[in-house]
Amino acid sequence: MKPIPINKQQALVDRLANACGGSYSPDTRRKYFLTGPQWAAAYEGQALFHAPTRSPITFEKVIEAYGKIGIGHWCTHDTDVIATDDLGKEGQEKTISKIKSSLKKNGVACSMVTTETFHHAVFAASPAAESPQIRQYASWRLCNTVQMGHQLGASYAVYWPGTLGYSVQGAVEETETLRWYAEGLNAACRADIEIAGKMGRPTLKHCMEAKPFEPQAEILLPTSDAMLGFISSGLLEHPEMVGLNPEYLHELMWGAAPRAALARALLCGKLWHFDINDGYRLKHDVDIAVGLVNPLDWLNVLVLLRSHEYNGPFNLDYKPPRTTSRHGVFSVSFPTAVDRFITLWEMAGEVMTDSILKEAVDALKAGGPRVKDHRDAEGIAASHKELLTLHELIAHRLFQILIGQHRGRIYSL
Ligand code: GCO
Ligand code: MN
Ligand code: MN
Repeated sequence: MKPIPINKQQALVDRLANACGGSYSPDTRRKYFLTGPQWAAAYEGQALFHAPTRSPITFEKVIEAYGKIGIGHWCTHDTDVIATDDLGKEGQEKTISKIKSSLKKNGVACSMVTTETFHHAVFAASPAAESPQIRQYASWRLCNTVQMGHQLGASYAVYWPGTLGYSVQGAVEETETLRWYAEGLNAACRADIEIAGKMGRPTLKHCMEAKPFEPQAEILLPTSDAMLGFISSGLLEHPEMVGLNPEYLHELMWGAAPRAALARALLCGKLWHFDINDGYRLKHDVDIAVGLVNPLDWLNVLVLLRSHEYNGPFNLDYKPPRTTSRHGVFSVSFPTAVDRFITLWEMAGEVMTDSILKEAVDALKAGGPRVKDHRDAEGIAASHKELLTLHELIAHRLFQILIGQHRGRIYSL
């Protein structure tokens, strides 16, 4: 094989990406409530054991690229776009107005803002640390983000309390820390009501995002379920303003069935925002792009969301692999992630109208012939014995739909 000259590599990748086919137009992509995070596109590939593999990029370039791809919404942490030292000062206002014009120019809207409460040294002991001064600073940061959100036209604020926990035992008193954490959210909701009132805008939807481990060894609110308990604990002044932003991989990481976690959030009326990605059970937060690891599970997740008319954002919270170049982030990583999502979403529609699945599900719900004696376990089991084979047939049919066999994709051997 002949080496591929450096100046021919981008063209090769682009040609093969086009040859893959199956991509949607930017206009089609815009019809879905897809949101692109500043931090995902700007991720340089760095981690504890990894040096960056990509160069830095500005929000102007990210917004422009999202606009071209057809990702209609953008979201950001406060410090993705404003240096910590500039927050709440003149620099912040200047940046906000630059962001607004970038968004306008590229036909992209800001959907969500979030506060970085995990990276800076001030949050070493979490935003709900023992010291009142640290907590006051954290509350101010949350309120400042709410303000930014309103200025940028966002509808959602997300909270990922990644440092709310401990690595060594004994120093953190859990009930106290959770009370302190609630005070921060209470301050943000109060600020929201005030700012929204002044600006004549609806209040934001405040969405909590759980991750079971990493960066702390032990996390105080490790799962979406723990957060549902926290929201209804009585610690929040405005529980009606606070819901969830589950992340697919974060639920998978602790060994859950993400679809079941989402179902519990739906039942509580708290599924407001959804971070979409993929990865592996009981591993660290690899943030692989949607559908690359568990496409069948993803299909099932989207069937659940479609059948419950979920209409919140699908946030592309994944990290383009370190092996993808800066060019590749926008020519391969984002467009293919979006296109897999759309394909799976449309496929979920096919699942919902598939006549075989429908008949099987209806038959299971109808059950077998009624047994006279309601205490007759043997009789009831016998009455359903053959019918229950449909469970496995349903799984097979979903596989067929996933790989296109229901449309005639067969191998003649
Ligand atoms: C992660 C988290 C973050 C959050 C983001 C929004 O995996 O690191 O999911 O990406 O979603 O900080 O608050
Ligand atoms: Mn996330
Ligand atoms: Mn993650």
